[in-house]
Amino acid sequence: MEISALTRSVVKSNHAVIAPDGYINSNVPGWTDCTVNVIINEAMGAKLCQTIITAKTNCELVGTTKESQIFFYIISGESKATVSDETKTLTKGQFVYVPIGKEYAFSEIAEGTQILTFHKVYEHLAGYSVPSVLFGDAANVPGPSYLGDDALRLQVLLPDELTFDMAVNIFTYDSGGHLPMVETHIMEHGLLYLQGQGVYMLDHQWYPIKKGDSIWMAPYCQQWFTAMGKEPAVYIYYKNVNRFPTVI
Ligand code: UGY
Ligand code: MN
Repeated sequence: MEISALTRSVVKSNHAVIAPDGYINSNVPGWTDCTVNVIINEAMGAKLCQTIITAKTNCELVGTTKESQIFFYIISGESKATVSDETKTLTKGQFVYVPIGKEYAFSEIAEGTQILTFHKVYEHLAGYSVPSVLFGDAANVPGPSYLGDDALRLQVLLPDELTFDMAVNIFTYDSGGHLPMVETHIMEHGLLYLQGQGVYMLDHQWYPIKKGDSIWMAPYCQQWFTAMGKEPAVYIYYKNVNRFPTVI
Protein backbone atom coordinates (compact mmCIF):
# COMPACT_ATOMS: atom_id res chain seq x y z
CA MET A 1 0.00 0.00 0.00
CA GLU A 2 1.20 3.56 -0.77
CA ILE A 3 2.07 5.62 2.30
CA SER A 4 -0.39 8.52 2.08
CA ALA A 5 2.09 10.90 3.75
CA LEU A 6 4.26 10.87 0.62
CA THR A 7 3.86 12.85 -2.61
CA ARG A 8 6.01 14.13 -5.48
CA SER A 9 4.16 17.47 -5.33
CA VAL A 10 6.06 20.53 -4.07
CA VAL A 11 5.09 24.19 -3.86
CA LYS A 12 7.99 26.65 -3.61
CA SER A 13 8.17 30.40 -4.01
CA ASN A 14 9.33 30.24 -7.65
CA HIS A 15 8.06 26.87 -8.88
CA ALA A 16 5.61 24.07 -8.13
CA VAL A 17 5.16 20.46 -9.19
CA ILE A 18 1.55 19.33 -8.80
CA ALA A 19 0.88 15.59 -9.12
CA PRO A 20 -2.77 14.46 -9.29
CA ASP A 21 -2.58 12.62 -5.94
CA GLY A 22 -3.14 15.86 -3.98
CA TYR A 23 -6.07 17.26 -5.96
CA ILE A 24 -8.93 18.80 -3.99
CA ASN A 25 -11.95 19.88 -6.02
CA SER A 26 -13.19 23.45 -6.43
CA ASN A 27 -16.70 24.55 -7.36
CA VAL A 28 -16.54 27.11 -10.15
CA PRO A 29 -19.76 29.06 -10.85
CA GLY A 30 -21.07 28.15 -14.31
CA TRP A 31 -19.02 24.96 -14.54
CA THR A 32 -21.46 22.29 -13.42
CA ASP A 33 -21.36 18.52 -12.92
CA CYS A 34 -17.60 18.29 -13.08
CA THR A 35 -14.58 18.28 -10.84
CA VAL A 36 -12.31 21.29 -11.23
CA ASN A 37 -8.74 21.25 -10.00
CA VAL A 38 -7.14 24.68 -9.82
CA ILE A 39 -3.53 23.75 -10.42
CA ILE A 40 -1.94 27.22 -10.61
CA ASN A 41 -3.29 30.67 -9.76
CA GLU A 42 -2.38 33.97 -8.19
CA ALA A 43 -2.62 32.55 -4.64
CA MET A 44 0.57 30.66 -5.55
CA GLY A 45 2.28 33.84 -6.74
CA ALA A 46 1.53 33.21 -10.42
CA LYS A 47 0.19 35.62 -13.01
CA LEU A 48 -1.71 32.89 -14.85
CA CYS A 49 -4.35 30.38 -13.86
CA GLN A 50 -4.34 26.73 -14.96
CA THR A 51 -7.18 24.34 -14.26
CA ILE A 52 -8.07 20.77 -15.16
CA ILE A 53 -11.77 19.94 -15.53
CA THR A 54 -13.07 16.35 -15.43
CA ALA A 55 -16.64 15.92 -16.66
CA LYS A 56 -19.35 13.92 -14.91
CA THR A 57 -22.64 13.16 -16.70
CA ASN A 58 -24.52 16.30 -17.83
CA CYS A 59 -21.48 18.52 -17.37
CA GLU A 60 -21.68 22.03 -18.83
CA LEU A 61 -19.21 24.91 -18.79
CA VAL A 62 -20.94 28.22 -19.33
CA GLY A 63 -19.52 31.70 -18.82
CA THR A 64 -18.34 35.01 -20.19
CA THR A 65 -14.68 35.95 -20.20
CA LYS A 66 -14.02 39.29 -18.50
CA GLU A 67 -10.49 40.73 -18.20
CA SER A 68 -8.98 37.26 -18.71
CA GLN A 69 -8.79 35.32 -21.96
CA ILE A 70 -9.16 31.54 -21.65
CA PHE A 71 -7.53 28.79 -23.72
CA PHE A 72 -9.48 25.49 -23.54
CA TYR A 73 -7.71 22.27 -24.66
CA ILE A 74 -9.29 18.80 -24.78
CA ILE A 75 -6.92 16.39 -23.02
CA SER A 76 -9.25 13.43 -23.65
CA GLY A 77 -12.89 12.83 -24.53
CA GLU A 78 -15.29 15.01 -26.49
CA SER A 79 -17.36 18.19 -26.08
CA LYS A 80 -19.41 20.63 -28.09
CA ALA A 81 -18.10 24.19 -27.76
CA THR A 82 -19.99 27.34 -28.73
CA VAL A 83 -18.21 30.69 -28.76
CA SER A 84 -19.57 33.76 -30.54
CA ASP A 85 -22.25 31.79 -32.40
CA GLU A 86 -19.70 29.31 -33.78
CA THR A 87 -20.19 25.71 -32.62
CA LYS A 88 -17.74 22.87 -33.07
CA THR A 89 -17.32 19.40 -31.62
CA LEU A 90 -13.90 19.17 -30.02
CA THR A 91 -12.00 15.95 -29.36
CA LYS A 92 -8.55 15.07 -27.97
CA GLY A 93 -5.91 17.61 -29.04
CA GLN A 94 -8.43 20.20 -30.24
CA PHE A 95 -8.76 23.59 -28.61
CA VAL A 96 -10.51 26.94 -28.60
CA TYR A 97 -9.04 30.30 -27.62
CA VAL A 98 -11.68 32.59 -26.08
CA PRO A 99 -10.65 36.26 -26.03
CA ILE A 100 -11.85 38.76 -23.43
CA GLY A 101 -15.52 39.71 -23.28
CA LYS A 102 -16.94 36.64 -25.02
CA GLU A 103 -19.64 34.17 -24.02
CA TYR A 104 -18.72 30.51 -24.18
CA ALA A 105 -20.66 27.29 -23.60
CA PHE A 106 -19.41 23.71 -23.55
CA SER A 107 -22.18 21.10 -23.66
CA GLU A 108 -22.79 17.46 -24.59
CA ILE A 109 -19.53 16.70 -22.82
CA ALA A 110 -18.80 12.97 -22.69
CA GLU A 111 -18.46 11.66 -19.14
CA GLY A 112 -14.79 11.50 -18.13
CA THR A 113 -13.71 14.15 -20.66
CA GLN A 114 -10.75 16.16 -19.37
CA ILE A 115 -10.24 19.78 -20.36
CA LEU A 116 -7.20 21.94 -19.61
CA THR A 117 -7.58 25.71 -19.26
CA PHE A 118 -5.03 28.51 -19.22
CA HIS A 119 -6.25 31.98 -18.17
CA LYS A 120 -4.37 35.27 -18.43
CA VAL A 121 -5.44 38.88 -17.89
CA TYR A 122 -5.22 40.40 -21.37
CA GLU A 123 -2.79 43.29 -21.80
CA HIS A 124 -3.98 45.60 -24.60
CA LEU A 125 -1.42 46.86 -27.09
CA ALA A 126 -1.92 50.30 -28.65
CA GLY A 127 -2.64 50.02 -32.36
CA TYR A 128 -3.74 46.38 -32.18
CA SER A 129 -7.21 44.97 -31.75
CA VAL A 130 -8.04 42.13 -29.38
CA PRO A 131 -7.53 38.66 -30.94
CA SER A 132 -10.53 36.85 -32.37
CA VAL A 133 -11.95 33.50 -31.26
CA LEU A 134 -9.75 30.72 -32.58
CA PHE A 135 -10.62 27.03 -32.90
CA GLY A 136 -7.74 24.68 -33.71
CA ASP A 137 -6.36 21.15 -33.70
CA ALA A 138 -2.86 20.28 -32.50
CA ALA A 139 -2.81 17.43 -35.05
CA ASN A 140 -2.74 20.06 -37.83
CA VAL A 141 0.02 22.20 -36.31
CA PRO A 142 3.49 21.53 -37.69
CA GLY A 143 6.21 20.47 -35.23
CA PRO A 144 9.58 21.55 -36.57
CA SER A 145 12.73 20.52 -34.73
CA TYR A 146 13.74 22.87 -31.92
CA LEU A 147 17.00 24.78 -32.26
CA GLY A 148 18.27 22.27 -34.81
CA ASP A 149 17.86 19.21 -32.56
CA ASP A 150 15.74 16.50 -34.24
CA ALA A 151 15.04 14.87 -30.84
CA LEU A 152 12.95 17.94 -29.91
CA ARG A 153 9.83 19.23 -31.69
CA LEU A 154 7.89 22.39 -30.90
CA GLN A 155 4.29 23.09 -31.98
CA VAL A 156 3.05 26.65 -31.57
CA LEU A 157 -0.75 26.54 -31.21
CA LEU A 158 -1.58 30.26 -31.20
CA PRO A 159 -0.55 32.67 -33.98
CA ASP A 160 2.82 34.30 -33.52
CA GLU A 161 1.32 37.81 -33.74
CA LEU A 162 1.72 40.84 -31.47
CA THR A 163 -1.99 41.00 -30.69
CA PHE A 164 -1.54 37.80 -28.62
CA ASP A 165 0.07 38.26 -25.21
CA MET A 166 0.12 34.54 -24.43
CA ALA A 167 1.53 31.52 -26.24
CA VAL A 168 0.50 27.87 -25.84
CA ASN A 169 2.96 25.35 -27.24
CA ILE A 170 3.35 21.58 -27.27
CA PHE A 171 6.89 20.34 -26.76
CA THR A 172 7.78 16.74 -27.72
CA TYR A 173 11.07 15.13 -26.64
CA ASP A 174 12.29 11.79 -27.91
CA SER A 175 13.62 9.63 -25.09
CA GLY A 176 17.04 11.02 -24.19
CA GLY A 177 16.24 14.39 -25.76
CA HIS A 178 16.91 17.38 -23.52
CA LEU A 179 16.76 21.16 -23.50
CA PRO A 180 19.96 22.45 -25.07
CA MET A 181 20.68 24.75 -22.11
CA VAL A 182 19.43 25.76 -18.70
CA GLU A 183 16.82 28.39 -19.56
CA THR A 184 16.87 31.58 -17.48
CA HIS A 185 14.08 33.90 -18.61
CA ILE A 186 11.51 36.52 -17.70
CA MET A 187 8.57 34.54 -19.11
CA GLU A 188 6.40 32.46 -16.80
CA HIS A 189 5.17 28.92 -17.57
CA GLY A 190 2.22 26.75 -16.62
CA LEU A 191 2.58 23.24 -17.96
CA LEU A 192 0.82 19.86 -18.14
CA TYR A 193 2.46 16.54 -19.07
CA LEU A 194 0.40 14.78 -21.74
CA GLN A 195 2.64 11.74 -22.25
CA GLY A 196 5.83 10.05 -21.07
CA GLN A 197 8.23 10.91 -18.32
CA GLY A 198 11.56 12.52 -17.54
CA VAL A 199 13.47 14.67 -15.10
CA TYR A 200 12.90 18.40 -14.72
CA MET A 201 15.44 20.69 -13.10
CA LEU A 202 13.75 23.70 -11.52
CA ASP A 203 15.82 26.26 -9.61
CA HIS A 204 18.63 23.67 -9.34
CA GLN A 205 16.38 21.01 -7.78
CA TRP A 206 15.62 17.76 -9.62
CA TYR A 207 12.16 16.27 -10.02
CA PRO A 208 10.96 13.02 -11.68
CA ILE A 209 7.93 14.01 -13.77
CA LYS A 210 5.34 11.96 -15.67
CA LYS A 211 2.06 12.13 -17.57
CA GLY A 212 -0.62 13.92 -15.53
CA ASP A 213 1.81 16.14 -13.60
CA SER A 214 1.69 19.91 -13.83
CA ILE A 215 4.45 22.47 -13.25
CA TRP A 216 4.48 26.18 -12.51
CA MET A 217 7.68 28.11 -13.26
CA ALA A 218 7.83 31.73 -12.10
CA PRO A 219 9.82 34.29 -14.09
CA TYR A 220 13.53 33.53 -13.80
CA CYS A 221 12.98 30.06 -12.35
CA GLN A 222 15.86 28.27 -14.02
CA GLN A 223 14.71 25.22 -15.97
CA TRP A 224 16.04 22.20 -17.85
CA PHE A 225 14.41 18.90 -18.86
CA THR A 226 15.45 15.52 -20.19
CA ALA A 227 13.05 12.82 -21.38
CA MET A 228 13.40 9.21 -20.19
CA GLY A 229 11.58 5.96 -20.78
CA LYS A 230 10.34 4.15 -23.88
CA GLU A 231 8.05 6.75 -25.44
CA PRO A 232 8.47 10.45 -26.24
CA ALA A 233 7.69 12.90 -23.43
CA VAL A 234 5.10 15.51 -24.40
CA TYR A 235 3.98 18.58 -22.51
CA ILE A 236 1.69 21.50 -23.30
CA TYR A 237 2.68 24.83 -21.80
CA TYR A 238 1.70 28.46 -21.41
CA LYS A 239 4.05 31.39 -21.77
CA ASN A 240 3.45 35.16 -21.57
CA VAL A 241 4.83 36.93 -24.66
CA ASN A 242 4.88 40.09 -26.79
CA ARG A 243 4.56 42.86 -24.23
CA PHE A 244 6.93 45.59 -23.08
CA PRO A 245 9.07 43.96 -20.36
CA THR A 246 9.26 46.78 -17.84
CA VAL A 247 7.50 49.78 -16.32
CA ILE A 248 10.85 51.34 -15.31
O1 UGY B 1 9.45 28.32 -24.54
C1 UGY B 1 10.16 28.03 -23.59
O2 UGY B 1 10.61 28.87 -22.81
C2 UGY B 1 10.44 26.54 -23.34
N1 UGY B 1 11.58 26.13 -24.10
N2 UGY B 1 10.63 26.28 -21.92
C3 UGY B 1 10.48 25.04 -21.41
O3 UGY B 1 10.14 24.10 -22.13
N3 UGY B 1 10.70 24.91 -20.08
MN1 MN C 1 11.10 28.15 -20.81
